[in-house]
Amino acid sequence: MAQKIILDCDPGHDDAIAILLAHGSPEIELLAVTTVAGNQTLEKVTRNALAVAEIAGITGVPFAAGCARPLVRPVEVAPDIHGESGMDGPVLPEPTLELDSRHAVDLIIETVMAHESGTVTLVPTGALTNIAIAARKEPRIVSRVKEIVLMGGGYHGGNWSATSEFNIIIDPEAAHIVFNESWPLTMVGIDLTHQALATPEVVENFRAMPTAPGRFVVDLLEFFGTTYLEAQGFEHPPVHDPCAVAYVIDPSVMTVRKTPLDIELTGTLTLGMTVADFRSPAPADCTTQVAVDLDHAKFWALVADAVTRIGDPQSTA
Ligand SMILES: [Ca+2]
Repeated sequence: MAQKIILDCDPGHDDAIAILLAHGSPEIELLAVTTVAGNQTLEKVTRNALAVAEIAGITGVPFAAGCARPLVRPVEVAPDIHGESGMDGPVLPEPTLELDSRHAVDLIIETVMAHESGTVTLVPTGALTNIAIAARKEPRIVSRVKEIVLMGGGYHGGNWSATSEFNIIIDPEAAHIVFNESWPLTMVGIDLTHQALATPEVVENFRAMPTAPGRFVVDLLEFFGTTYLEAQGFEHPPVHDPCAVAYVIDPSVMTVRKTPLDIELTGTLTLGMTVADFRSPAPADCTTQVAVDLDHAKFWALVADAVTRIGDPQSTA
């Protein structure tokens, strides 16, 4: 049976590929796509999400905009990685899909409450603002959600500060709420996603696809390659967000380790650090785990299969 997910994202090059992976995989039933400020402003990432829907031919899935700023802190965006639009590189189509009129927080709550308990997985690939507010507004979702599989954090270090990863440090208070709820939580952090490198072989594989979504992925990866080289010295760019979706599709794509996790809110040097307690054994009541090692070939095969399955929606429409 397909896994039901809500993808809460901030497209974003890697968020776009996460949407394609979810949409093109028969193992996933995409219930909703919600957006949150992060890689760029809410307005920009929401427009980008709708543009991805256009390219991938996604219809019948509600897209809703969520929080325009973090719980406590001012908005912080990442133009050095994602450009001024939040998804620079590809030429984006004008979206035709209409945005759902609900706030993302309400769409998340209503969707979780409308489905059988233990069947809906939340996949956040941006700041955790929407998820935190949803948990506070309707606490019953915490026991109803099957699992949180999020891209964010890192137990070895950060990419936005020495200790902290972007999605967590831009709204650490929201992350603190989400990591301290009782739902099962898998942290797919940069320890894992820095293994999801778009090598030249990976890019060439998408270039060989004679479809608009295939070309879109190439444009995304080429822009991402340029900024990740300039901003963070990566020879090949790490493609973070689809790793979380891939874990929902096939958990054997990565190894995980059960470990208590918490978010640092008061450190003078370590704000937003995802603190993992690796002392053995993990407590019996531990509900959190971290992703450790990625099967690179299996991961990119999942993404390529999904993009192939999407085909060329606009040319056959
Ligand atoms: Ca993201």
